[in-house]
This record gives sequence, structure tokens and C-alpha cells, in this order.
Amino acid sequence: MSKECIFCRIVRKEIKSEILFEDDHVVAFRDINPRAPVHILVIPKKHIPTVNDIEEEDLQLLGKMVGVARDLAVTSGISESGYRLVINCHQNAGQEVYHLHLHLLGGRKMKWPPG
Ligand code: DGP
Repeated sequence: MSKECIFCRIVRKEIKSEILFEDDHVVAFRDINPRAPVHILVIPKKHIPTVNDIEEEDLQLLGKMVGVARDLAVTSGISESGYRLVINCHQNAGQEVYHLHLHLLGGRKMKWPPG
């Protein structure tokens, strides 16, 4: 865990967030700046800065994150209307927080390709 990382601080409950799911490895909470009616972030408790830093041993964790996002899409009522899962990596993708996070976005029609 990183002392300064904002998402590590959310994991440690030093920063308040609306947590929707938590287990030993994963936390999901509402994005502070929602880009869609449903905008949830699913993160590993382990501090992994970017997709580039994912190691072989983390792949099960990534699967767990996708499973949590799928379940939250169901409980959020967007599983049938549709949703998008996004991981931004580095500047060109607009990554702002350097702790791996999966965006779950839904509740409105989305454009493709993304801007
Ligand atoms: P990205 O651009 O992929 O790095 O997205 C980072 C997201 O994190 C962005 O949508 C806003 C969200 N975010 C940043 N700081 C906080 C925070 O303190 N609390 C919550 N709930 N979300 C945050």
C-alpha cells in the first residue's frame, strides 16, 4: 500500500467514499465525479499503479474485479440496458489516479469510439 495514494487512503477509510462492495482483495465505490448516471470504480486493495504493472500473480485479482463490476451492474439495474467497463492507462488515456481502477459506467447511451 502506498501512503500517499488517494485510492489506498480510500481502502484504509482515511478518505470517505460511498463503498458498494468490499472483500479482502477488492473495493468498489462511487466515482466522485460521475460521467454517467451509474459510475462506480472497482479497485484492488493492492497498490498496482497501471495496467502495465499488472503481474502474472495479479490476473486472478483482475478477474475478481470484473466479476464485482458485473454483479454491481446487476444491482444497479444496468445489466440489460448495457454498460461500459474502462481502464485508463497513462496520459493518452487520461489516467489521473495511479492506482489501478475499473470504471463501471452505465444508465445512458454511450458513444463509440470514445473521445
Ligand atoms: P482516471 O481518469 O481513469 O484515473 O479516473 C480517476 C477517477 O477517480 C475519476 O473519475 C475521479 C475519481 N476520483 C478521484 N479522486 C476521488 C476520490 O477521492 N473519491 C472518489 N470517490 N473518486 C475519486
